Amino acid sequence: MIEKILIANRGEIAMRILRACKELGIKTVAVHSTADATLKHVLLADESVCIGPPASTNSYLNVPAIIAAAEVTDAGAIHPGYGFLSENADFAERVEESGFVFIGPKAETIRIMGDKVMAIRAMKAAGVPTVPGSGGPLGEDDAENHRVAKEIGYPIIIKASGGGGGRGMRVVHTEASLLKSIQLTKSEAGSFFGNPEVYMEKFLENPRHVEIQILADGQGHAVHLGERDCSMQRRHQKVVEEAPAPGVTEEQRARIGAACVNACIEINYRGAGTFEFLYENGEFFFIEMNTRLQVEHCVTEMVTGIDLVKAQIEIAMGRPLSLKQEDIKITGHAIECRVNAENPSKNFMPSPGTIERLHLPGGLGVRWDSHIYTGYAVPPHYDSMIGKLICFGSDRTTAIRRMDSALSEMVIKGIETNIHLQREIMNDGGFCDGGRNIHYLEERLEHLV
Ligand code: MV4
Repeated sequence: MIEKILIANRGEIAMRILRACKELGIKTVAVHSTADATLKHVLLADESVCIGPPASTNSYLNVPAIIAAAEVTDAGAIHPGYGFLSENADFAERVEESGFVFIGPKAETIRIMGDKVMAIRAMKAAGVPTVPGSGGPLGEDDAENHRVAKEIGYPIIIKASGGGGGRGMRVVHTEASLLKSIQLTKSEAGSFFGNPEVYMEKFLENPRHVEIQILADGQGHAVHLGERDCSMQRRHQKVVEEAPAPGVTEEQRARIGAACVNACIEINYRGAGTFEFLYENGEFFFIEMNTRLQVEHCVTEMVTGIDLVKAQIEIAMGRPLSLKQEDIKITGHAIECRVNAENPSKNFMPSPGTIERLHLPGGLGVRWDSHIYTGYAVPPHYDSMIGKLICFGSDRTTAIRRMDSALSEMVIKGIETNIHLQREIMNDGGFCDGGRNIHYLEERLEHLV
């Protein structure tokens, strides 16, 4: 039994975890930087501990300070949220060595998935479809690298094994630039990630980003909760996410979902996780696995009715998964708009400052996950996301109309936000048609705003 959880995060996700704990009757400990003493979850938690100065490296990434906070408050478990230490294998290991439960996968699993070459190998071996590629790290043999690239077929992409989420990649269109590109990517990877290993994949030109949510108990049971489409992005930052993905059939979902479930059993995965795919011409190609709860988990919750944070906590308590695949039904459609303190007219510059006036939407099928309140000062030190508006409807069109209406009610004064841009997206013909690729928003932004 876990009686007290330390929330090793801030902002909206700290609120999300706090709410799940309250419902489960679990006590909460908030940890915060000196810039975050007035965060809503800090005020609502049973206890709070200041863990350092504003810069994340000295607070939310300060492992000894977080472990010490868990010790002095006698917490039983630590929830890392997303970002910060959530996918840091050394942190997960330190948490468990110190006698606390880490709410997430085993450190070893996090380590494997953090190494993209190892992750792809493990998934391929488990029968998950991957992008045609080198299937392993590139060696020093130039002729061999040329042969592999030719066999895959140009364009190809060189990716850092220690990268992910859009860092450390280079597209190669011609044979003439192959070796130079490998060398450049290797050297960047060495200095960015401390690991010069790179691999090669076929470059898919117009894919969608579709990901599968899974839950596994590490005791031989796993289920999938369908997919999310996260193709509406700018510079690797997701802007709008939805579930289900337009055009993905029940048959496709069942097939790719079963492959992910099978892989979870194979690697004895524990916790919530996401398989990231590129989706092109009706086919799924695995690229990465995320071993944490994701920002966009809410759209999956809305269409399945399953509380993913509660499920994470129950799994961490060692309870066997009671959910059965046949009990999981995808109903209706959910869309999430990320609301950011930024100025879309000024190249999306962050816009920290005090919220002078706040009006929030409501009504049937409208969910607002956030930590902000009137008088709250958005600090300049962290991510600019200040909330997520999630709308559910019986079908995609209903969800879009509901989102546009909810956005139209929303007033946030004192800072700039991307609310207007989100309304433009909800009224964009291409978005409303559905199934646009990962380049669509960036192309539209040249005309919008
Ligand atoms: C790719 C790709 C095309 N082909 N891999 C970018 C983030 C990282 N998770 C993987 N990424 C990509 N990998 C192959 N073989 C295109 C991207 C990509 C992308 C992927 C998902 C969401 C947005 C993206 C934006 C640009 C490029």
